[in-house]
Amino acid sequence: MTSDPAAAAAFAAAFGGSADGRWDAPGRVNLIGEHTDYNRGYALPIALPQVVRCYAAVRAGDRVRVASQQYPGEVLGVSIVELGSANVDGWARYPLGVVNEFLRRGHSIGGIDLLLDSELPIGAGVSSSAAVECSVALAVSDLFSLGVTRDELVDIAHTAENFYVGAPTGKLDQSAAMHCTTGHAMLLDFADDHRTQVPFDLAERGLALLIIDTTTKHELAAGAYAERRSECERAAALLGVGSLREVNNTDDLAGLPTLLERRARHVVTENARVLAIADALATSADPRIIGPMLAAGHASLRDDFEVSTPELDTAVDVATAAGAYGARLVGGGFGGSVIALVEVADVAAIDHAVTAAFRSAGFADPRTLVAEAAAAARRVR
Ligand code: GAF
Repeated sequence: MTSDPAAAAAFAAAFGGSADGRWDAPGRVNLIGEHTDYNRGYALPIALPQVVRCYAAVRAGDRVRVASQQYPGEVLGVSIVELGSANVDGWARYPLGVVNEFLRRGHSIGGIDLLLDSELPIGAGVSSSAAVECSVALAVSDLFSLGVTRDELVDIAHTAENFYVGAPTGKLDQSAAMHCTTGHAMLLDFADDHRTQVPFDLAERGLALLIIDTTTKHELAAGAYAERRSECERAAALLGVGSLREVNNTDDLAGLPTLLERRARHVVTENARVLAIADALATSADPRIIGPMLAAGHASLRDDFEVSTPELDTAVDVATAAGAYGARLVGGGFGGSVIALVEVADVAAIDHAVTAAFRSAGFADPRTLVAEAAAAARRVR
């Protein structure tokens, strides 16, 4: 059942009847640690209060039906036996891919209806895709009493994204959506999936983490992300290591071809920045000291990893000139959002400065949001 009248009406219109419950999964921003996850490195995300909601009901028969409040009028139904081979396009690949992955792993599932509703902007680098996957994964696991652990739900959501959607991402976004906790950042170690909570309360220091969404879209399934990933793998192979995680010193990269050396240097220095920022936050140092490390992270993504854009660079430069202690692009890059560490008192001025700069550069207006460290995916009703 749902007490949200708009969702209840949409559910009834799409499928008939009402939902058995609602499962929410959050978006994320990553404080630091980009393009490290698929290199067995470190990252430090927080979950956002903004979520994707999945309203779900078990149904007789063997059809999986999906609808989305963001794509009204599109209801797609596929029978369970055809799910693996179905030719699915667009947004529906994410929920259907998750159901398919449960089946592929031998879990026993029957008919199910899924209505999605997102508070997260799509393509803004705050991980709306993983939030869809994780809300659906939790709903399926609960409704069919599968008893699947959160670690396996992360794997299910991640595998669906890699093989059903075809985006060769790491596990950062799904891990953040399933494991982050309120008031903390989560230090993730992708070598062994170890997690460490790090206190994250900027407000008590008069600070805010501003998200500046450039409203330029990124599309991870497109070639550039996959290309960066394979460049990292080539660099590791040439260095004779299993992954770039095993390299701690940038001097060890010297023999690589120039392009691969730059890509690998980003990963090696980014891992060091994650550990330094996690340490600064954990030891209750003044969080302002992480500003220059955020700035260095952006420069590395811009110059060595080459995943920035003029809009992202403008947002970083203008926010910094207007008083941010540090700012950097967040997520995979090629568009999406920037985060900036700012005084609470400066939020409005920085917002205005970035908007003015975007207008004079002929860019679309950015959207801003203050990030808070919120909870992981959960059943709400
Ligand atoms: C995207 C991917 F989905 C993540 O796995 C991660 O690689 C990130 O880009 C960059 O850190 O969000």
